[in-house]
Amino acid sequence: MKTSLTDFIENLRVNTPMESEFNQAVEEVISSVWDFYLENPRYQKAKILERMVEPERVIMFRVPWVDDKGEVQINRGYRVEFNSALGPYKGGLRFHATVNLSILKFLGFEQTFKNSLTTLPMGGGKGGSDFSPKGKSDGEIMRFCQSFMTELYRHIGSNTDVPAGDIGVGGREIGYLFGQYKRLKNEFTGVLTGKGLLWGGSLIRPEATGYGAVYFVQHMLNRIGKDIEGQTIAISGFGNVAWGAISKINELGGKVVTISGPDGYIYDKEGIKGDKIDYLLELRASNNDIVQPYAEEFGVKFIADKRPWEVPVDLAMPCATENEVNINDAQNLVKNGCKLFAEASNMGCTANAADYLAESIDYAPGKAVNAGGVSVSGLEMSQNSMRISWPREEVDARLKIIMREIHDTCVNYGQNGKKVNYIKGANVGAFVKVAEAMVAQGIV
Ligand code: 2IT
Repeated sequence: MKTSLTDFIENLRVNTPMESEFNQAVEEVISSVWDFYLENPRYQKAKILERMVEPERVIMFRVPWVDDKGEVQINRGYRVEFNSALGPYKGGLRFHATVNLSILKFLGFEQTFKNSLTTLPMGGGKGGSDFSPKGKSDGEIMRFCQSFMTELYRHIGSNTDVPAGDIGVGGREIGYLFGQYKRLKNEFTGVLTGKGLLWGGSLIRPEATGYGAVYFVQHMLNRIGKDIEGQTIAISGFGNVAWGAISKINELGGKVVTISGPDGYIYDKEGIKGDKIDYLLELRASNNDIVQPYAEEFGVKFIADKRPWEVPVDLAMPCATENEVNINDAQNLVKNGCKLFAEASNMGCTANAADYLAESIDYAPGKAVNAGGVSVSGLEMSQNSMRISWPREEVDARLKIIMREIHDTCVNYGQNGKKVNYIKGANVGAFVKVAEAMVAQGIV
């Protein structure tokens, strides 16, 4: 007897009852690929979907370290090696107090599909810790990274699993993690991406997620005869992704009027440009995780404890974290004239907000929009394997091609009359590749 979509989702909920983010991510993907799955008995016979929702391996470990006061601290470390059908596990590490197994399973699951879209040979994985870098000294961060890697190193490798950064893990943390890996293995290899430029990193990697997201938006706009020039844009977050997106939007003549942090949002009517963009780097390096100092520095409005989705804009690009846009936010955006919504965060919308936006305006999901980051990570792996460094122009040109191909895939699988269903396009386009590879590789 065949399973129905409802049964499949219900079974998953029963199997993973405590994992709401993971269930949410799976439900979105499964709902859009279900008809396609039913049309392909080969996939059903091989139980492709049942296998896809089970990570190949989950590693959980203790991370003990000593803080500046000499007190012993214990955190929990994770690596979810989700799917290696298309290549070595690939995906970031997140260090944040909210990290748990559900969040890393959702991110690893999403990453598998995102990486499939990039056209590069990468499987999907994700990891991290509930360690919060907020307010920690440099020495504390280094000792934590070293302890984390002292366990992780035995599970990863340049042909096995290649972690990178995510929230709370940037160039500094990748440096400490890489140093410890090299020391333990006595091997200088491309085992992590997002490395410094002097020791194997790729040009454009820091900018890649934001740049890629804007290239994707350009394709969405061009398809309907529009351009970024002159558009007013709301962005959330103030980290690496927001910074890259704001830089590229300015270069293309658009205006970003908001950024946000856990403390509230900034409304900068004149636009975040010039020195203000550089100031974002300072703000992030301060390690305080608040955005309010921007308002004091530039004499603009700070709205405490609110999200930027109440500001009237033409386009919205969430660049912070999962479920940062709910149905009320989505309705506000549309009511205030927002015409296009491109998720640069992973699963930035709650399920009903995503459905509402997809029905109302042009909406594209994170796995397509933000895939530029991991794409340039893939290019960093290629450069490491060849032991060369490409110039900026070469990396940027490749990133542009990849984002165009991801957009083409979305249109190819998601076109519905004059509209494109980007959720379906991204999910089915990504699924086909992973499914075919899994069928070819047998029951493993
Ligand atoms: O969500 C993501 O795609 C990332 N955090 C980047 C992963 C990577 O391997 O560069």
